[in-house]
Formats: sequence, structure tokens, C-alpha cells
Amino acid sequence: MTADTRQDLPFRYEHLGQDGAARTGLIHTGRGTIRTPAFMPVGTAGTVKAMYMGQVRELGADIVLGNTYHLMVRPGAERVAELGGLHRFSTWSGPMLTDSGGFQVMSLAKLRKLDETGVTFQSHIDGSKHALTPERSMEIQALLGSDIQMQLDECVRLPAPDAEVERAMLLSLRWAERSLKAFEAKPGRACFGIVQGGTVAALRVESAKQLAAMPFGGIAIGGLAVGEPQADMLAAIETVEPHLPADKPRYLMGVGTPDDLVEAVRRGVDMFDCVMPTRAGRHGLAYTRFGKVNLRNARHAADPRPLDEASDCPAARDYSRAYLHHLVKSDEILGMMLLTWVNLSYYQSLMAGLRAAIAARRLDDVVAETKAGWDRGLG
Ligand code: PRF
Repeated sequence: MTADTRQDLPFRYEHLGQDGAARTGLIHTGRGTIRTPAFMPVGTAGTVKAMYMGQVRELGADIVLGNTYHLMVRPGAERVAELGGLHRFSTWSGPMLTDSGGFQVMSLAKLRKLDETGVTFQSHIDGSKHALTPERSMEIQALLGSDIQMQLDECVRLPAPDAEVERAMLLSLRWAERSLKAFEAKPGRACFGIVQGGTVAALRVESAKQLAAMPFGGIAIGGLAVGEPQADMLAAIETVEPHLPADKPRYLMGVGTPDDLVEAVRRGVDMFDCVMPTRAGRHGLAYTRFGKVNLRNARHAADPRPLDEASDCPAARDYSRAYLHHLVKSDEILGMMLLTWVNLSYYQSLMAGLRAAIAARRLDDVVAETKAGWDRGLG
């Protein structure tokens, strides 16, 4: 699994089916095909935390996400490139998408400063100084060997004044042009633009229209799940969707709960990433067919039943709730590993179910059954 698996096949979206606004299809990349709707496990620092890459693949993930910000501050993009790129470094041989860094700078870095040129900041790890421009972000993502590079953008936390949201949206459009210019097009790789504009419909439409007219391989919807209610997020997706090219993938960044994924798929989104299943797994929370379960709760302490005896995932099927409770209460590493496994397995099976439902034009029924399971609870 250490060879460079990239082939010179063109990047393209193949539409397979539709149910209402929901779509199912395939994204072909030089490193393999992504079945959509797709959930991308987050591999921030070149690792999907607490998981082996082989496990991630076996769960049915076709693509993982890596982060410019984390890898540029440690171990450095040039170091990763010298070692053969992020695929070889991490042993993930399938497609990889990298985020551009701006969003993580704004949430993690110290002493950050943003202007027309880009962002400068101090690393949250060692205080070292760095600069990120649209051009440097593209260069770093290329050094990492990314298959899908993201433009540099500015995401504003909500609520924010409309004027602030507009300024960031317009800056992101100028950075979109600079990012595309700096992106070194290679067969099988793509660069995605990112729609901004908060929850202001007119700003979202302007951003989407302008990006749709640029030669991006796909379009992301950014700036959501940043403090606004779910209804506002879904309304923003509905506003944007009619302006997105039907022949390119749409990616909702940093979202979300199982319910967010279902509702966004219904509104035409093809790709997602979120730390939720991995982070929750490290904090004693499990996502299952029967909703969210807190394994810290004393009600599990003497329960010999597994989380889900019908699951394909050994962590959900073969270990008792009492054992998982014990591991979590004891802060055992295995507790984090098993619950991360449970959660990513559930997220992947949820997406597989949505893909099949869209292909069979049964999405509404499948969504109703899925939500009934969450409401039923673990029992
Ligand atoms: N922009 C980028 N990455 C992101 C976001 C964004 O707006 C979000 C917002 N949910 C998550 N990750 N570049």
C-alpha cells in the first residue's frame, strides 16, 4: 500500500440517479472512485484518529480529508513531499481531499492577521510564524499530493453583521480566482471553490453564481454549521443549490450530525466531512441506528448486550455495553478506538443506505425509517 497509486484518469462526476433534489453518483479521480453521497472521515494530521487506514477503507470510506494547516505547522509540507506525499506517509492509497487552511487558522492559531494577501499566524503547537496565501495554500496541497484541493476562503462565525459576511464573501471570491490561477491542473485532480455568504440569501446567490462560472472541479458550501440553527443552515443550502452546476460535485464543509447529513442529502449535497463521529468516539459517545448513546451513563454498567447485534462492525456487535462503559470510565485507549470504529461504521452505513435509497427512488421512506430508529432509542 505504499506505492503511488495515482493514474492519469480525468476527474469527473458521473450522475447515476436522482430522487427529488437528492443525487447519487460517482466522482472519478486519479486515485479511485468516490460513491456519493459520501462521508469523508477527517484525517487532520494524516491520521483518522484512533483508526488504522485499512479499517477506514474496510468500513466503506472512499476518501479521507487532510488539513493544510495542521500539516504545514507539523511536520511541514516540504517534509511530507520529500517522504513521497501524504498518501505514502499515511498509507491511505485512495482519494484524499485537503482543506485549504484558512478555516483552521481562524479557529486554532494564535495572533492571526488577515488581509487581502492572505493570513499570517502563529502555530498553536510551537508559536512559530507562518503565512498562508491562496497561492501558498495551493502549493502546500500539491506538495501533500492532494486529489481534491480547496481554495483558500474566509469563513465568518455566525451571528455576524451582514457587512462583515459580505466582506468575507467578496474576499473569498477574489481568493477563488487566485487559487484557480495557482492550481496546477493535473489529470485526475481537482480544485473546488467555496461558497460563502452566511445566512444572507442574496450574498449566497452571488457567491454561488460567480463560482459556478469558474472552471472549478466542484463547489463546496462553506460558512455553515458555525453557530446558526439547523433550519438556517438548511435554508442556506436550498438557496444555493439551484445555482450550482448539476455536473459537478457539491460538498458541505464540516457537517455534521446524522440528521444534518440526511437533510442536506435531501437538498442535493454530495459530500461531507466532520470530526463529529471521530471526536465523539473519543469522548464516550456512540452514534448508532438507535440514536446517540452516552457510554459514560451508569445504565450501561451491567448490560451484557452489544450496541447493535445486527451491525457489520465488530465494535458494535461483539463487545458488551458494560465493557464499553468500563473502558470509557477507565479512560482506556481501546474505548476510544472501539467507539470511533462504531461511529465511522454507522456514518458509512448511513451514507450507503442513502445512496441505495436515492437510486431506488425511496428516499422519503428510508429517511422516515432511519429517523424512527433514532427516536426508538437503544432499548
Ligand atoms: N471553509 C473551509 N473549511 C471549512 C469551512 C469553511 O467555511 C467549514 C464551515 N463549516 C468547515 N470547514 N475552507
